[in-house]
Amino acid sequence: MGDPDLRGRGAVSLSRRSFLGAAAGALLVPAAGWRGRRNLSGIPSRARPTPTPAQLAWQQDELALFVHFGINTFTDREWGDGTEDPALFDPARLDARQWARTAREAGFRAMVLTAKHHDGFCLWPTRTTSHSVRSSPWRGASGDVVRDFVDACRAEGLKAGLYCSPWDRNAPFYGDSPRYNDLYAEQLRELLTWYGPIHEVWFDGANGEGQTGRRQAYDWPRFWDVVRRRQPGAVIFSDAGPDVRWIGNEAGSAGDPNWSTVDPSVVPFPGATGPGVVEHLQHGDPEGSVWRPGETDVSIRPGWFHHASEDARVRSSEELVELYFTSVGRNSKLLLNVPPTAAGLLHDVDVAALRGMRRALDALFASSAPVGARVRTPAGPRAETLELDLGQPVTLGIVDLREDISAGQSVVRYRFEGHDGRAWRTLSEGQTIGCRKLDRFAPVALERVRVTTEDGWGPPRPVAVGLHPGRRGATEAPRPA
Ligand code: FUL
Repeated sequence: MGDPDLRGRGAVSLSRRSFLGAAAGALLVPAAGWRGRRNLSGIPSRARPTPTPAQLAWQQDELALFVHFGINTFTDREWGDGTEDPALFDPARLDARQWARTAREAGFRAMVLTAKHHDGFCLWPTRTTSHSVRSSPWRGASGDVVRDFVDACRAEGLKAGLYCSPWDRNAPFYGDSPRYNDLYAEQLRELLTWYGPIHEVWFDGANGEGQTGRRQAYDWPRFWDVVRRRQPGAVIFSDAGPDVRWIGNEAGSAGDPNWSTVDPSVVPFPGATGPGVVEHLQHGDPEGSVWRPGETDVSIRPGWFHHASEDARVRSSEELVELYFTSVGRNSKLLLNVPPTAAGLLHDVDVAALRGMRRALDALFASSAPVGARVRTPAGPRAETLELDLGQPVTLGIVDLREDISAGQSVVRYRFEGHDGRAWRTLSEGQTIGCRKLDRFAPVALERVRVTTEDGWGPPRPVAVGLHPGRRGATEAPRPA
């Protein structure tokens, strides 16, 4: 097994991300007293932040596959220390097309690869260091995992994204800030010019010790500028965006409520810690001035890299469906990590779990209740009720709500009620909706439903409503009273 120091206590103490993630454990349920609970009805109408086309497309993709692969796959560690021998890297059957096919068949629309992790080993033949695939025996030192990865994405119709860790435990001058920033910017330039369109560039804020023992001062504006110049269509992910933000934990749970708007001063740079940071990442800010939707990254296994000892600890299809509800179903995007083995293939157990997840999601959303008359009635200056007549009793267990976020995110409160022929009852309620809000409740036969929404900023805008049985078997006749 891996180095206990790196896989356990030591690793946690070195990772700001892990630190924040652990701190977020307490926030997996809506935070009591969170400031979004204020009544925003009194706020005057004003221009709301809206997504760029790239941010909108990114979120509508819903699912992306994270691929952690590198020298750690061969040393059985989570974090390498940078002294690993590149000769260890030799995936006998690497097949990026198998990763991409699996992803596409499971309904994923993008993949993000660890081009470089904290150990500094580069999966592409960089000119910046010899610590790369060029020094490995793999394909006679002429292989390029990033090339295979982007080619496979394109062949399967997926968008390609890259993660190049700023923390580099191999670079001899990490900690000599201007010099390392030059090297890192050049690595980004290579990755973002050699491989065609890249749709997401993923940054973490890990900032541990280097070989010099000194802490590196990252030049974030410069790094982001490299991305903007080389890949103007890409979104940049980090704790501090600027385009999409970390959701604040690695447990697969977005905040509820989850606003796509933030106050950029709360998390000013990746890895920032301090009061309110995790809460802000989890929930956003209804009055935030910047559009920065949350991405929920989580692994299908306990670790990010493949360890044979964890082959029996892969999340089940049911658990993956649960992750879908706590991320996509809370106005976030799910970035699910599925790490290839040392052979260079996704493991059968992981592939089976992904297939099962897709089957289960398809079954859950296959049938929608047919809706007859739709009536919108004002329910206050900024509130309205949309009532839907189902025509006959229909068993429902899921309501799927969507705001048209191309115009921003506005709903500050909603309530979903159903009428079973005798009375109205509240089945779910909450605060904001955003791109997609999925609420589940005990399946019940209903004749009419209604959604009451309150808008924080102006006259209510239409909310799309999807109605699903919540389990296989679509509609059912009501039970006799
Ligand atoms: C973190 C890293 O420390 C983990 O190893 C992993 O790559 C995770 C996605 O990001 O910052």
